[in-house]
Amino acid sequence: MATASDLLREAIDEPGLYLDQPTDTAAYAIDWTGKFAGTTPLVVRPRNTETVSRVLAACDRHGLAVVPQGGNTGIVGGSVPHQGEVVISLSRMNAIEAFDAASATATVQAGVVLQALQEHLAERDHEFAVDLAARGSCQIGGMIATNAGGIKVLRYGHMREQVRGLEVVLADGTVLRNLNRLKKNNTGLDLKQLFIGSEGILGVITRAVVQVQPRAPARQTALIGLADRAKLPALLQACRERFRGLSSLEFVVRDAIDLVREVEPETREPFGAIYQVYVIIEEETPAGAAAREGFVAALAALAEVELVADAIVAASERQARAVWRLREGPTELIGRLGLTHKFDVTVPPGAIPPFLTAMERLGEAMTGFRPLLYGHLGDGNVHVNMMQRPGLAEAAFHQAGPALAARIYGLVAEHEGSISAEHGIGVMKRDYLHLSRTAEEIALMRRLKATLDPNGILNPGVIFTA
Ligand code: FAD
Ligand code: 2HG
Ligand code: ZN
Repeated sequence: MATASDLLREAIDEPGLYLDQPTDTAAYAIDWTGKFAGTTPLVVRPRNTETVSRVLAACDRHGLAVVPQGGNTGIVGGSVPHQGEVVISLSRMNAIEAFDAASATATVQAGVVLQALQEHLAERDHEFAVDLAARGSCQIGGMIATNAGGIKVLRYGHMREQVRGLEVVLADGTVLRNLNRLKKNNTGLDLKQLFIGSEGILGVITRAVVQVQPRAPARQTALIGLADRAKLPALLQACRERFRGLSSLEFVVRDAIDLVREVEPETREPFGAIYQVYVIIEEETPAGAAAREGFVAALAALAEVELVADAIVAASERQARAVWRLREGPTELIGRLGLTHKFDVTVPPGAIPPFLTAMERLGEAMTGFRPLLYGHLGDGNVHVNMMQRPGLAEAAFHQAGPALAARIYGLVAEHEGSISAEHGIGVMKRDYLHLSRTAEEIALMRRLKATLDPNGILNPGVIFTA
């Protein structure tokens, strides 16, 4: 019987296009958390849209299922082959094709890594509005496919808000090209929106036009300590009112700071006292002393009304990075320490304090788990990490997953929140989709999938069961 490799090589062959040795394909078959893994007979690494189109047409003809893969930094298991699918890796489609200052756009291939785009733009006094800790690996195509959020959503929005144009290859190889650079282009259905956040089930994103921003003249960064997290909603409101250029508002519950200090002992205790919760405030301001004084004065005003117990204002880029390490460190370090059940949810800001308490109680009640809580305060986005404590067997860890999910998503639904704030559904949350979307919505999603991918070759099992 002909293998996937035979069938595809017959349709198209180019030097370096295929990897089929297990030692080469293994890294493409497991996610970075180590929680989702499978196998693949073949990894395809196209360099251009034409090749993606020919590969997909052949896969569709032969009924070969496909997983599109970007930087493989996704958190919900959507980027790995679970049942022997062919992987299409976009990594070699990494050209930044154009930068247009007048229209404030960049045109990129899907495999451009976020940090490469950030560096390219910095050299041109511009920046990209979406930023996240996976910047060294995640790709623009993957970020669009997941509608990634990150640390500046409250000022600039998600990926969805950055995309002006898109080129997508459909399951049958049809190329849908609309590399629009215009800010205004109100011409019928905005088809690109279908693919933003579609997690690879409707088409493979090959190129994009994204909008860019002139670089902020200055950035003020502060870390604050808060003795009572019941004040978080009031702090959020006050920050919105007082910091006109507020670009990030992030929180970290104390135990996650402890984790960073355990793994990176050189990390200094930020304050003389220990606080229940820590918040990073970042504001984009004009350059100069006056703006900085304004930032410090606003912090002092928050202290006067007891919304800030202690504060450090970063005096240099290096200090700002050290502040951010306290927030980005846990995300990265948790993955190195063992397995973690990750829950990325939103609740209305007012519900954040009781929700955090409920998560800690749940962690205490479930033996063997260490709850680590942090997130994007400005968006009501809580990252609940239920980390495997040493001593908890792997089988027991996995077994506890559904019970944890049921409790956490149940609470989220009670608060009218969402079971996925920014990471998507993948395979991890597909059984819970009905908690955040109606039956009619899910039925329409399935109809769209059937229309665009009638043979069901694209990412089967992602978002809903095949
Ligand atoms: P992958 O992981 O490769 O893929 C993700 C999904 O998109 C899969 O379903 C895949 O099939 C699909 N896909 C990938 N590329 C394409 C394409 N070209 N066409 C069609 N489908 C495609 N997310 C946030 O939203 N905010 C954060 O703050 C954040 N921080 C993170 C921090 C760390 C340290 C890590 C590891 C992850 C973080 N994430 C965050 C997760 C986030 O989803 C990814 O970082 C990013 O959006 C995924 O990009 P990727 O290129 O790695 O995609
Ligand atoms: C973050 O904001 C990411 O750090 C990852 O979205 C969240 O570690 C997580 O659960
Ligand atoms: Zn996040």
